[in-house]
Amino acid sequence: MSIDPKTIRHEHLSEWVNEITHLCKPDKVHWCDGSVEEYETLSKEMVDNGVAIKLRARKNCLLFRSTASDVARVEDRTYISTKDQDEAGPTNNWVHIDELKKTMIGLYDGCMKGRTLYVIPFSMGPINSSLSRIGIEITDSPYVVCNMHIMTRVGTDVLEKLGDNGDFIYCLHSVGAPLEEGEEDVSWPCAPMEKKYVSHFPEENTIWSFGSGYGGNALLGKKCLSLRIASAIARREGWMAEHMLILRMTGPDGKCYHIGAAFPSACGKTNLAMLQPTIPGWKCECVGDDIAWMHIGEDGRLYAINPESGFFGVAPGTSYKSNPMAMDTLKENCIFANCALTPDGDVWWEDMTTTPPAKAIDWKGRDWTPDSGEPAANPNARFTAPAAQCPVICPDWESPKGVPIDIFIFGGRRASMVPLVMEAFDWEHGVFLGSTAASETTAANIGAVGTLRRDPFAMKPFCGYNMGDYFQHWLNMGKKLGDKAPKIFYVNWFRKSSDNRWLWPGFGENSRVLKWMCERVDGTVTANTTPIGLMPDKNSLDLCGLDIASKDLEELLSVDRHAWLLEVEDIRKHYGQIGDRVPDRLKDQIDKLEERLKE
Ligand code: SAT
Ligand code: MN
Repeated sequence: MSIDPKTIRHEHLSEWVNEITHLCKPDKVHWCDGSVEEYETLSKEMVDNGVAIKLRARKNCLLFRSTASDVARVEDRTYISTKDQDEAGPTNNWVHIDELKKTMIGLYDGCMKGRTLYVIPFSMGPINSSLSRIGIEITDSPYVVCNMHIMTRVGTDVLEKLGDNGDFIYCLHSVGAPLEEGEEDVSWPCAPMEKKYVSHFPEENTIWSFGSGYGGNALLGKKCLSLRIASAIARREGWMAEHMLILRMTGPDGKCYHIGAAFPSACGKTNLAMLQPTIPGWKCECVGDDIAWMHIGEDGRLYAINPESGFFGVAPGTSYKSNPMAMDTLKENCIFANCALTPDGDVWWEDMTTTPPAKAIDWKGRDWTPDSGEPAANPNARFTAPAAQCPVICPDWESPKGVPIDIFIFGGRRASMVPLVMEAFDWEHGVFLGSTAASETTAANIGAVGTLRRDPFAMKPFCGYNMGDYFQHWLNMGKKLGDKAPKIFYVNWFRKSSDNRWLWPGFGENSRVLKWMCERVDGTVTANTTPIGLMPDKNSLDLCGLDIASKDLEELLSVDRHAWLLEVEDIRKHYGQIGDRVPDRLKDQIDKLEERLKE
């Protein structure tokens, strides 16, 4: 169940692993083969030493509880380190490469004492796809190894593909908690906040993460490789790495439409990715729930693959009502983090069931009842689940060439002003919409919750280079795609009334909005021209069988010119913060919007 290092043909890889072993000084080195036995052995070890809890009520599932200070991505401690600070741009933290490496080498020195160093060869994307990329993650966390088994393709066939001189992305991770001789381990080792670093060196295809064991800070294939490093590679090579779910929608006549949708973390991407339409005759299938890599195919269209092989979803709020397909995906072979534990040996989180359990153990390991006054699960509690287990996984989800994208959707959580849906006038206006996307913040990042932040293309925390250049890259891609470019839409499922009610039912009913988009692609429904974009009128949106007050619908599709003029000012400020690399053509879009609003 492990690879003999002597069989490694890739000299450069062996050298790198030796070098890191020398630096981090682990007790043991284990080359992962990605086998079921490896997963089971590590799981058993973690259960035996009290790091993980085996769930009695869910087959082959584990529950982990992290330390209270290590529960989400740490954006303040995330760095894009380049030779020249302008390359990282004002939306990224930056420290000079030499300085950051010096600090981190100091931290890595001896950081794996008392632990095992695992070498994880993994592929982002199907192994047989030319669009995939190989990473090698070195980590001292068996929790990370098991999660990587689910989230990526790990194993010997990755090394085979790598051959003796293939390229890979260097991913180094340590929880940053060496053990002294005889020192007993804690159940969630990590380093204090000021020693945590999630560092990226895009010019060297290298990731160095230190001090956190949680989610995207530690599973380096996800945000670090597939978004921050991949976005920089994609720009150099002329493709796109985006924070997007991928969904196939099929109409009653059998015609398929593929949708890529970008929303910030914890804004319902997983729910939309697994949506079950409420409109008769329509079907949805999931290709991915978080990340899309897209290349222009031979026919000039844009093809998307999901680089991941699992879902790392937010647990709280997931229920048979909000996302039945996710609930069915979670029945077995999953890893849970920071959920509550019920007396019958199952996990529970807020809103999983309408009635909470009478008692439970909360995510901090304390006795909990519904009267405890605190949530039982951490708001950023997560599940790690194999994508193949999703009942509505698309038969082409592992297609090596990907699926052709017809529709892009941007959005976020906005309680007011932003309508249910609008369509961009053209690609450039669509890029403008994406670049101005904003959302009220959630618990997916450590920081204030519920304040409005601009999150262009949902990529603010994930773009591995200057955001102004990234906007330009979107414009360039549109130019290459020409009339084969996907149509661009902007949605807001989260609009509230003045008396604080949700105006739109959301969930499966969102299929009505998606259907309108598909019909717009085909040119079979009309749209109204408004100052902010093209919008459906009441008659073109399929509302058959939906009980919605016409006054609510009017509000959902209304344009408050006064509020939008204030928004224009905020967008100017936002562009000002991104700096002088914002393309002039997008700046012109602000003036045009203002003119239309004043007409
Ligand atoms: O922790 S992750 O970065 O993987 C999850 C998220 O923020 O979307
Ligand atoms: Mn995400």
